[in-house]
Amino acid sequence: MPSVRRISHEFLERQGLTTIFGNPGSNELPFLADLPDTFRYVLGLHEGAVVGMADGYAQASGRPVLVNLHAASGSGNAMGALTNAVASRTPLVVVAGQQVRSAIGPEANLSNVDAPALMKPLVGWAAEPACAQDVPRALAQAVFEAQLQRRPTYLSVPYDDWAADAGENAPAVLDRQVGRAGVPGGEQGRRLAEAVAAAQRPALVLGGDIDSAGLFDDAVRLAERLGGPVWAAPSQFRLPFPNRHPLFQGVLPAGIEPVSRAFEGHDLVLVLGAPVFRYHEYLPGRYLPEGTRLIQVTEDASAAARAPMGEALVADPAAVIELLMKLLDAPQQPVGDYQPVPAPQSVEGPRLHPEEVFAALREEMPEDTAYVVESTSTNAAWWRQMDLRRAGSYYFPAAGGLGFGLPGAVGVAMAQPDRPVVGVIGDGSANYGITALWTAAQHRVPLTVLLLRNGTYGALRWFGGLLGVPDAPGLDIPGLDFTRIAEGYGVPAQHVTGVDELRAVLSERPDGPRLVQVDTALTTPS
Ligand code: TZD
Ligand code: CA
Repeated sequence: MPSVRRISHEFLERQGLTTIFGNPGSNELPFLADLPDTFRYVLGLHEGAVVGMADGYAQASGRPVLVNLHAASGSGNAMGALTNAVASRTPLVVVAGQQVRSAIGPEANLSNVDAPALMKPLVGWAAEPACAQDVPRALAQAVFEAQLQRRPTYLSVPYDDWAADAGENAPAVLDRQVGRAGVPGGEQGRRLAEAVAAAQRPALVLGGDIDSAGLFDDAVRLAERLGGPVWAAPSQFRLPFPNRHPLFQGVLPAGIEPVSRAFEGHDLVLVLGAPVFRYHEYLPGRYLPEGTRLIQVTEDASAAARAPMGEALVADPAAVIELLMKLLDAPQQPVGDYQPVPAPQSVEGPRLHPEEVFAALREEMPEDTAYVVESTSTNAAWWRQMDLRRAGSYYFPAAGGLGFGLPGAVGVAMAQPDRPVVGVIGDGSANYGITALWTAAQHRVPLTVLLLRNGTYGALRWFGGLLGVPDAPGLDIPGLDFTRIAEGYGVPAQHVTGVDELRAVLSERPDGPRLVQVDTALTTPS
């Protein structure tokens, strides 16, 4: 009879989960024994970076990814990064090692006491199989739950289980395939199409799911058919629509009152692939203006259930877009020209204005560049200067937890080695996932980390003004030189002082990682 390990490896191989992001310890080594050559283990030096890289990789490849963490301490280190993976609906399958079964009760060192409970609020499913023979099936469930729920899952496996005999039924798991078809039925579909067709002034709100499901271009076709304004939902992790498209109104401000104000005059707001809504700043008001009907279409049943207002249909946005395109007989609207980009703002002296930096990106980087952005105070400057027209152009830490950006950029670049990738990272944000530089150097991941150094937690200064706390301590971060940090991790780096120099550097296409540090002037997020 094959071992639990053999069946588990084979299952993972058949499901295509052969790239493992991890940071192992003693409990995990028995799982890694006899790993077939078809597997690739991508070592990260801290679990936050491990999960950030896996998140970027899973998002850019569109596939579930295996993460290997060490017991409770490694899992704990990963939790902040997992909050982002939850919000970006990334199917990460976390497998953590556990002490041998007989040692968990007495709490031998490295026992993960009540392992599933440790991760429960974050993951969509967590378990420790009740016996070794259930490990392959439970591993399959972890993969399928992650795929179906689009949420990280967690499996804790006592390390003496891997060598155990799998039992005669274990191979049955190898042939399993699980899928979902979320096509709305005739009646539901017709009612939705009627509501959209009857709307005088419909508006579209698109979420990150649109881009992660590969519907970026379909959303453009639907919007042009409807002819109304399009917003990106607040606090989103991907860009679902070309940001200079004539119908695009920008990212909705993340407050109740400004969202409601934006919808003024619209009889229907159709929300596709987003929660309703991920507000951030508490700006109270009515959820919707008088006379506005909101219909949310999402695959995420929890997002449908927890919305505080409106109607919701749990369905695949792809199927709904297709159905609306078929049932709506409105002619294609003329759309006009793409919105022009304003001249970038600039500043005197040794620093660059972030808008000058982003203008240089827009002009020097190829059109299909993917950007992973974790630079909070430069948000407004970013959207003023960028012109992103391709699917998969933009990634952002979905739950606002810093530490995704730099590792996420490494993961995106590993998944798409032929596409240029730039991580736009603040001098504060960089520190939370800095060890990913080492992984990028070891794997020679083609990637530019553009490090924006303004010497402070810029966004928190702005928040201080908003919340009436102008004098909070702990907001400045002087004395960091990322060129030396990067070189210590094996990544070549340069400090750039002028726009022309920056443009020249960006126009090079290195075949490995590099870090480019620029000193920037302070701006506000909005
Ligand atoms: N810790 C974690 C894990 N996530 C956070 N979001 C914060 C702390 C709080 N925080 C923000 O929300 S923005 C920010 C912090 C510390 C400043 C980020 O600094 P930066 O960007 O240099 O990356 P800016 O452009 O200077 O704001
Ligand atoms: Ca900063």
